[in-house]
Amino acid sequence: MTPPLQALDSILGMPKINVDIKRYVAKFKSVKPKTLKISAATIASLLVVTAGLVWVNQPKPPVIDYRFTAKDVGVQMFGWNWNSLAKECTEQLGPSGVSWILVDPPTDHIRGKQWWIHYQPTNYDINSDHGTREEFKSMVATCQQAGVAVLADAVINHMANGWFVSYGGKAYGKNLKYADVYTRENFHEGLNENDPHYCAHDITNWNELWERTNCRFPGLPDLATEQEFVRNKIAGYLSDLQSLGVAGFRFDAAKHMAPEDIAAIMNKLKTPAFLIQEISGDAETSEEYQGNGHVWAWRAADDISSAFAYAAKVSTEMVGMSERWADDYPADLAVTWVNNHDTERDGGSLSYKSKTEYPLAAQFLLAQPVGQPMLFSGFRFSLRDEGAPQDDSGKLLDPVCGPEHLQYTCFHRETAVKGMIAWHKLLSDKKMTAEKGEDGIYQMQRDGAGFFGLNFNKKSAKDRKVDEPVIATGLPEGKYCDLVSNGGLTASGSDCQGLTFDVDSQGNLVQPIPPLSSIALAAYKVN
Ligand code: LAG
Ligand code: CA
Repeated sequence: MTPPLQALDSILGMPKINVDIKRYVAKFKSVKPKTLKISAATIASLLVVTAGLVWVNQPKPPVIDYRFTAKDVGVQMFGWNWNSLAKECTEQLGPSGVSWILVDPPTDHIRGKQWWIHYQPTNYDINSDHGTREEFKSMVATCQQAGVAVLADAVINHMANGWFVSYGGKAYGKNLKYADVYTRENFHEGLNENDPHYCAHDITNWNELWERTNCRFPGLPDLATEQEFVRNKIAGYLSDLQSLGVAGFRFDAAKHMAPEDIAAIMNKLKTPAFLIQEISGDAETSEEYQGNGHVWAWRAADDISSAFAYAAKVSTEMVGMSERWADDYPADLAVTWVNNHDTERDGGSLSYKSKTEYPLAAQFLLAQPVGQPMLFSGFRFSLRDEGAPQDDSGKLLDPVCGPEHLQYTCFHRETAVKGMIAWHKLLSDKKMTAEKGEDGIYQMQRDGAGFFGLNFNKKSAKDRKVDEPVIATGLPEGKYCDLVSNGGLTASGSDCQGLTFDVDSQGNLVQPIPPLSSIALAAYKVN
């Protein structure tokens, strides 16, 4: 077998996430991401068997950084409780090469059966229907050990609506008092009416800066994030999560906090963090926030979903798509995705319900050379508000993967997903050198080192009575293992479990891409 690209070793081994970073981390130059690194070193060096003073040769835990780049792949693990995530990191996510997972908001929350109870925090105790503080901490450590960093969904724009007793048994909301965290004057609706930030109504104009940042996300008391007191409380909560090993955050409703409030909060953290800001809608608004960190690239989700909306246009609309994303977002700040928990419910994107299109969309996403991809893995639902199954006490049950209502899709476990994660990581530094789309077939070359092809036709060329199209891979002649059907890289020439494809001396594909599927080849030969 021809030796693979040099990067293969490091990709097959435990992921060591170590990359350069620009812009927003500049201010942290003097600060090393020490919490995680030190704990690893310290644990190793403390493992001395005192009786004989013999050093125990323990394998070193992987170094987990908070600086993820285009090479990395994240997964939003929606509705997964802490204990089951720990197991999933060890058994699935780590071995598949997933760099980070985004987990649900971990704080105490309102009671109920809807999935969105977690978007109504009642105080900042790390205690929820997903598990206790100890379980959360242990999950983060286990995932870290498996090479998977944990990002927490941070709901810091608002607190819970109404008043009652929280999941964890603490009073909230009465006269806008939230346990021992906030009181009335910490909310925009509780300010003096002359205060320039005073707003006591729900947002109606979702794009105007003042309105969208000071008024209520429908029903939810809006925190006065311009106040030093509030910023300190939020930073205290985020630092607490960091002390439990969390590597970064998704800022929920970031579009509803002023960009400078987010900057001020981030500046208070002693350890740098990876930040994804949720700025729904147009890329222009996200520009105001790019100085703070990454943004969710809504444009990518929109474009992918609309391409798949018209079968006839799939392949042609895909051409040039990633270049359009690169025009809209700085390449190093865009986190791209097909769907998130909101868009799959509110119809803003494809979802697992599109059985044919959705997997292909995710494969296409992972093949693109622009942005850092985030996959999504949640549970099946029929009603918009339906939450994941709970026990009698309201605790989330362990996920059951399956095709039934309220079972989990476990999308991250799919062979094709694993294969594309491997291909993505292997080729992330190879430029896209050719791209073509016609007659339902999309083709992409990666600088002579990789090829991705997607066939959206239901029937073969023969059955459609058309000529077999010539597909140029840009790869050297040889036999290749398709990573999509193989589920990952092959370590040697004889262990390809997937389809094999021959490339002729012209660099053209000999066998056609099967209908309704994609293939991903990389320039290390099967033999
Ligand atoms: C988000 N990003 O900006 C989350 O991704 C999104 O899932 C959250 O909405 C929202 N912002 C607030 O954090 C979700 C549901 C809403 C739900 C809200 C609060 O999509 O439907 O609102 O969480 O739990 C629910 C009711 C509303 C009601 C509100 C307050 O649906 O009708 O006004 O609660 O009682
Ligand atoms: Ca706000």
